[in-house]
Amino acid sequence: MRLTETEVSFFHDNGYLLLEDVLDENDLDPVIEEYSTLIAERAEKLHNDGQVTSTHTDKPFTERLLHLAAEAPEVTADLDIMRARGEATFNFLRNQKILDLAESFVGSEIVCNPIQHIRAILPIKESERLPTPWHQDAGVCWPDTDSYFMLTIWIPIVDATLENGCLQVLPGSHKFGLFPHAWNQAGLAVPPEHQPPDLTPKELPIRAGGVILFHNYTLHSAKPNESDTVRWSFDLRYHDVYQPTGRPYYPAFLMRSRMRPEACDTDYETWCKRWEFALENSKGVQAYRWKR
Ligand SMILES: O=C(O)CCC(=O)C(=O)O
Ligand SMILES: [Fe+2]
Repeated sequence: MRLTETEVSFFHDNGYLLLEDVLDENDLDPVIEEYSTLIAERAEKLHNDGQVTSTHTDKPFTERLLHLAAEAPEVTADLDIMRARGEATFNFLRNQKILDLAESFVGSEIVCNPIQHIRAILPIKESERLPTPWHQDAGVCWPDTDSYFMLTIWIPIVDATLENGCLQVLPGSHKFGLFPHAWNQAGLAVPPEHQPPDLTPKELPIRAGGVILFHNYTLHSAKPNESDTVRWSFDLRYHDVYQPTGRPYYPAFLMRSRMRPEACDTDYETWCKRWEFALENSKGVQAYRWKR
Protein backbone atom coordinates (compact mmCIF):
# COMPACT_ATOMS: atom_id res chain seq x y z
CA MET A 1 0.00 0.00 0.00
CA ARG A 2 1.36 3.40 -1.02
CA LEU A 3 0.50 6.32 1.20
CA THR A 4 -0.61 9.61 -0.32
CA GLU A 5 1.28 12.83 0.30
CA THR A 6 -1.71 14.04 2.29
CA GLU A 7 -1.51 11.02 4.59
CA VAL A 8 2.22 11.42 5.14
CA SER A 9 1.78 15.16 5.86
CA PHE A 10 -1.06 14.38 8.25
CA PHE A 11 1.29 12.10 10.18
CA HIS A 12 4.01 14.73 10.36
CA ASP A 13 1.56 17.46 11.44
CA ASN A 14 -0.43 15.42 13.94
CA GLY A 15 1.94 12.70 15.10
CA TYR A 16 -0.41 9.88 14.12
CA LEU A 17 -2.27 8.41 11.17
CA LEU A 18 -5.25 6.05 11.22
CA LEU A 19 -5.73 3.81 8.19
CA GLU A 20 -8.69 1.44 7.80
CA ASP A 21 -8.63 -1.78 5.72
CA VAL A 22 -4.87 -2.25 5.48
CA LEU A 23 -4.86 -5.92 6.49
CA ASP A 24 -7.35 -8.67 5.65
CA GLU A 25 -8.22 -12.13 6.98
CA ASN A 26 -5.16 -13.64 5.29
CA ASP A 27 -3.00 -11.40 7.43
CA LEU A 28 -4.90 -11.63 10.72
CA ASP A 29 -6.39 -15.15 10.77
CA PRO A 30 -3.10 -17.07 11.23
CA VAL A 31 -2.32 -15.02 14.33
CA ILE A 32 -5.84 -15.34 15.72
CA GLU A 33 -5.69 -19.10 15.12
CA GLU A 34 -2.30 -19.35 16.81
CA TYR A 35 -3.52 -17.57 19.92
CA SER A 36 -6.82 -19.49 19.87
CA THR A 37 -4.86 -22.74 19.90
CA LEU A 38 -2.65 -21.54 22.73
CA ILE A 39 -5.68 -20.57 24.78
CA ALA A 40 -7.39 -23.87 24.00
CA GLU A 41 -4.32 -25.76 25.24
CA ARG A 42 -4.24 -23.73 28.43
CA ALA A 43 -7.97 -24.30 28.92
CA GLU A 44 -7.51 -28.07 28.64
CA LYS A 45 -4.67 -28.05 31.13
CA LEU A 46 -6.50 -25.85 33.63
CA HIS A 47 -9.56 -28.05 33.31
CA ASN A 48 -7.54 -31.23 33.84
CA ASP A 49 -5.94 -29.60 36.89
CA GLY A 50 -9.37 -28.70 38.24
CA GLN A 51 -8.76 -24.97 38.12
CA VAL A 52 -11.62 -24.15 35.78
CA THR A 53 -15.05 -25.79 35.69
CA SER A 54 -15.36 -25.45 31.92
CA THR A 55 -12.97 -25.08 28.98
CA HIS A 56 -15.42 -22.61 27.36
CA THR A 57 -14.93 -24.21 23.96
CA ASP A 58 -18.12 -22.55 22.70
CA LYS A 59 -16.89 -19.03 23.35
CA PRO A 60 -15.49 -16.85 20.54
CA PHE A 61 -11.92 -15.52 20.46
CA THR A 62 -13.10 -12.21 21.90
CA GLU A 63 -14.53 -13.90 25.02
CA ARG A 64 -12.90 -17.23 25.81
CA LEU A 65 -9.90 -15.83 27.67
CA LEU A 66 -12.17 -13.70 29.78
CA HIS A 67 -14.30 -16.64 30.93
CA LEU A 68 -11.23 -18.72 31.72
CA ALA A 69 -9.60 -15.81 33.57
CA ALA A 70 -12.64 -15.44 35.82
CA GLU A 71 -11.65 -18.74 37.49
CA ALA A 72 -7.94 -18.88 36.66
CA PRO A 73 -6.40 -15.40 36.19
CA GLU A 74 -3.01 -16.98 35.40
CA VAL A 75 -4.37 -18.00 31.99
CA THR A 76 -3.46 -14.50 30.76
CA ALA A 77 0.22 -14.77 31.75
CA ASP A 78 3.01 -14.90 29.17
CA LEU A 79 0.85 -14.33 26.13
CA ASP A 80 3.14 -11.62 24.83
CA ILE A 81 4.98 -12.04 21.53
CA MET A 82 8.41 -12.87 22.91
CA ARG A 83 7.06 -15.31 25.51
CA ALA A 84 4.46 -17.18 23.44
CA ARG A 85 6.84 -17.16 20.42
CA GLY A 86 4.37 -18.40 17.82
CA GLU A 87 5.47 -18.86 14.23
CA ALA A 88 2.45 -17.04 12.76
CA THR A 89 3.25 -14.13 15.06
CA PHE A 90 6.89 -14.13 13.92
CA ASN A 91 5.65 -14.00 10.32
CA PHE A 92 3.28 -11.18 11.20
CA LEU A 93 6.22 -9.03 12.36
CA ARG A 94 7.54 -9.11 8.79
CA ASN A 95 4.18 -8.91 7.01
CA GLN A 96 4.93 -7.11 3.74
CA LYS A 97 2.01 -4.69 4.12
CA ILE A 98 3.27 -3.65 7.54
CA LEU A 99 6.84 -3.27 6.27
CA ASP A 100 5.58 -1.19 3.31
CA LEU A 101 3.92 1.20 5.74
CA ALA A 102 7.04 1.30 7.90
CA GLU A 103 9.18 2.02 4.84
CA SER A 104 7.16 5.16 4.09
CA PHE A 105 8.40 6.63 7.37
CA VAL A 106 11.67 4.96 8.35
CA GLY A 107 13.26 4.23 4.99
CA SER A 108 14.30 0.98 3.37
CA GLU A 109 16.56 -0.52 6.09
CA ILE A 110 13.92 -1.63 8.55
CA VAL A 111 14.49 -3.11 11.97
CA CYS A 112 11.71 -4.61 14.05
CA ASN A 113 12.27 -3.18 17.51
CA PRO A 114 12.10 -5.57 20.50
CA ILE A 115 9.55 -3.33 22.25
CA GLN A 116 6.61 -5.15 20.76
CA HIS A 117 3.46 -6.50 22.29
CA ILE A 118 0.27 -8.36 21.78
CA ARG A 119 -2.25 -7.22 24.36
CA ALA A 120 -5.35 -9.02 25.51
CA ILE A 121 -7.09 -6.24 27.41
CA LEU A 122 -9.79 -7.65 29.67
CA PRO A 123 -12.86 -5.63 30.68
CA ILE A 124 -11.91 -3.21 33.44
CA LYS A 125 -14.36 -4.76 35.89
CA GLU A 126 -12.70 -8.18 35.49
CA SER A 127 -9.13 -6.98 35.43
CA GLU A 128 -6.63 -5.90 38.02
CA ARG A 129 -4.94 -3.64 35.47
CA LEU A 130 -5.93 -0.08 34.71
CA PRO A 131 -5.95 1.03 31.07
CA THR A 132 -2.67 2.21 29.54
CA PRO A 133 -2.11 5.75 30.86
CA TRP A 134 -0.91 8.79 28.87
CA HIS A 135 2.70 8.29 27.84
CA GLN A 136 5.14 8.58 24.97
CA ASP A 137 6.87 5.50 23.60
CA ALA A 138 10.18 7.38 23.74
CA GLY A 139 9.56 7.34 27.52
CA VAL A 140 9.75 3.53 27.69
CA CYS A 141 13.09 3.46 25.87
CA TRP A 142 16.57 4.00 27.20
CA PRO A 143 17.70 7.61 26.56
CA ASP A 144 20.02 6.46 23.76
CA THR A 145 17.04 6.60 21.37
CA ASP A 146 15.94 10.12 22.30
CA SER A 147 17.28 11.79 19.19
CA TYR A 148 15.88 9.19 16.80
CA PHE A 149 12.53 8.56 15.16
CA MET A 150 10.74 5.30 15.85
CA LEU A 151 7.40 4.34 14.32
CA THR A 152 4.78 2.55 16.39
CA ILE A 153 2.20 0.54 14.45
CA TRP A 154 -0.84 -0.26 16.56
CA ILE A 155 -2.92 -3.05 15.06
CA PRO A 156 -6.27 -4.17 16.43
CA ILE A 157 -6.99 -7.81 15.61
CA VAL A 158 -10.58 -7.40 16.79
CA ASP A 159 -12.53 -4.16 16.30
CA ALA A 160 -11.32 -1.53 18.80
CA THR A 161 -14.25 0.61 19.88
CA LEU A 162 -14.96 3.47 22.27
CA GLU A 163 -16.52 0.88 24.53
CA ASN A 164 -13.83 -1.82 24.51
CA GLY A 165 -10.87 0.48 25.05
CA CYS A 166 -9.59 1.89 21.78
CA LEU A 167 -6.49 4.04 21.64
CA GLN A 168 -6.52 7.82 22.00
CA VAL A 169 -3.81 10.30 21.07
CA LEU A 170 -3.01 13.92 21.74
CA PRO A 171 -2.56 15.25 18.19
CA GLY A 172 0.46 17.53 17.83
CA SER A 173 2.03 16.42 21.11
CA HIS A 174 5.00 14.86 19.24
CA LYS A 175 6.35 18.36 18.65
CA PHE A 176 7.11 18.99 22.34
CA GLY A 177 9.98 16.55 22.90
CA LEU A 178 10.08 14.19 25.85
CA PHE A 179 7.84 14.88 28.84
CA PRO A 180 8.85 13.70 32.31
CA HIS A 181 7.25 10.35 33.10
CA ALA A 182 6.49 8.85 36.51
CA TRP A 183 5.16 5.52 37.70
CA ASN A 184 1.59 5.42 38.97
CA GLN A 185 -0.89 2.59 39.60
CA ALA A 186 -1.62 2.28 35.89
CA GLY A 187 2.02 2.16 34.81
CA LEU A 188 4.50 4.65 33.39
CA ALA A 189 2.67 7.91 32.72
CA VAL A 190 3.14 11.59 31.97
CA PRO A 191 1.45 13.25 34.95
CA PRO A 192 -1.31 15.74 34.03
CA GLU A 193 0.76 18.72 35.17
CA HIS A 194 3.41 17.90 32.56
CA GLN A 195 0.99 17.38 29.67
CA PRO A 196 0.52 20.22 27.17
CA PRO A 197 -2.60 22.04 28.41
CA ASP A 198 -4.30 23.13 25.20
CA LEU A 199 -4.42 19.96 23.11
CA THR A 200 -7.60 17.92 22.83
CA PRO A 201 -7.43 14.11 22.92
CA LYS A 202 -8.58 12.32 19.80
CA GLU A 203 -10.25 8.94 20.32
CA LEU A 204 -9.39 6.44 17.62
CA PRO A 205 -11.95 3.64 17.25
CA ILE A 206 -10.86 1.38 14.41
CA ARG A 207 -11.95 -1.89 12.83
CA ALA A 208 -9.81 -5.03 12.80
CA GLY A 209 -7.65 -4.75 9.69
CA GLY A 210 -6.96 -1.06 10.21
CA VAL A 211 -3.75 0.29 11.71
CA ILE A 212 -2.76 3.36 13.68
CA LEU A 213 0.71 4.75 13.12
CA PHE A 214 2.30 7.10 15.61
CA HIS A 215 5.52 8.89 16.46
CA ASN A 216 7.69 7.96 19.45
CA TYR A 217 6.93 11.38 20.98
CA THR A 218 3.14 11.28 20.49
CA LEU A 219 1.25 11.20 23.77
CA HIS A 220 -1.25 8.36 23.75
CA SER A 221 -3.29 6.19 26.10
CA ALA A 222 -6.07 3.63 25.97
CA LYS A 223 -9.68 4.11 27.00
CA PRO A 224 -10.99 1.69 29.63
CA ASN A 225 -12.47 -1.53 28.31
CA GLU A 226 -16.07 -1.18 29.48
CA SER A 227 -17.38 -3.93 27.22
CA ASP A 228 -17.85 -7.64 27.96
CA THR A 229 -15.20 -8.77 25.51
CA VAL A 230 -11.42 -8.81 25.24
CA ARG A 231 -9.69 -6.08 23.23
CA TRP A 232 -6.86 -7.81 21.36
CA SER A 233 -4.23 -5.69 19.63
CA PHE A 234 -0.60 -5.62 18.56
CA ASP A 235 1.76 -2.72 19.02
CA LEU A 236 4.93 -3.09 16.97
CA ARG A 237 7.81 -0.69 16.43
CA TYR A 238 10.08 -0.16 13.46
CA HIS A 239 13.03 2.09 12.71
CA ASP A 240 16.15 2.49 10.65
CA VAL A 241 18.85 -0.13 11.20
CA TYR A 242 21.54 2.41 12.14
CA GLN A 243 20.03 3.50 15.41
CA PRO A 244 19.75 2.09 18.93
CA THR A 245 16.64 0.18 19.93
CA GLY A 246 16.17 1.54 23.44
CA ARG A 247 16.36 -2.02 24.86
CA PRO A 248 19.87 -3.19 24.02
CA TYR A 249 19.51 -6.37 26.05
CA TYR A 250 16.71 -7.61 23.77
CA PRO A 251 17.11 -8.77 20.18
CA ALA A 252 16.20 -6.61 17.19
CA PHE A 253 15.74 -8.03 13.72
CA LEU A 254 16.42 -6.59 10.29
CA MET A 255 13.18 -7.31 8.44
CA ARG A 256 13.75 -5.49 5.15
CA SER A 257 16.87 -4.09 3.53
CA ARG A 258 17.03 -2.75 -0.01
CA MET A 259 20.81 -2.33 0.39
CA ARG A 260 21.56 -5.77 1.83
CA PRO A 261 18.52 -7.99 1.25
CA GLU A 262 20.61 -11.07 2.04
CA ALA A 263 21.03 -9.79 5.62
CA CYS A 264 17.30 -10.28 6.36
CA ASP A 265 17.81 -13.96 6.93
CA THR A 266 16.47 -14.57 10.43
CA ASP A 267 14.41 -17.72 10.45
CA TYR A 268 11.79 -18.64 13.00
CA GLU A 269 14.07 -20.96 15.03
CA THR A 270 16.77 -18.31 15.32
CA TRP A 271 14.23 -15.70 16.36
CA CYS A 272 12.97 -18.04 19.11
CA LYS A 273 16.47 -18.86 20.33
CA ARG A 274 17.57 -15.25 20.48
CA TRP A 275 14.49 -14.28 22.48
CA GLU A 276 14.85 -17.22 24.82
CA PHE A 277 18.49 -16.33 25.48
CA ALA A 278 17.75 -12.62 25.96
CA LEU A 279 14.86 -13.20 28.37
CA GLU A 280 16.95 -15.61 30.40
CA ASN A 281 19.99 -13.33 30.53
CA SER A 282 18.39 -9.94 31.09
CA LYS A 283 16.66 -10.61 34.37
CA GLY A 284 17.03 -7.67 36.72
CA VAL A 285 18.12 -5.23 34.02
CA GLN A 286 17.04 -1.64 34.61
CA ALA A 287 14.52 -1.38 31.77
CA TYR A 288 13.38 2.19 32.35
CA ARG A 289 15.09 5.50 33.00
CA TRP A 290 12.35 6.53 35.47
CA LYS A 291 12.75 5.15 38.98
CA ARG A 292 9.81 3.23 40.43
O1 LIG B 1 -2.82 -0.88 23.55
C1 LIG B 1 -2.61 -0.26 24.60
O2 LIG B 1 -3.36 -0.31 25.58
C2 LIG B 1 -1.42 0.62 24.71
C3 LIG B 1 -0.68 0.74 23.45
C4 LIG B 1 0.53 1.58 23.54
O3 LIG B 1 0.85 2.24 24.47
C5 LIG B 1 1.39 1.56 22.37
O4 LIG B 1 1.01 0.96 21.36
O5 LIG B 1 2.47 2.16 22.41
FE1 LIG C 1 2.69 3.33 24.01
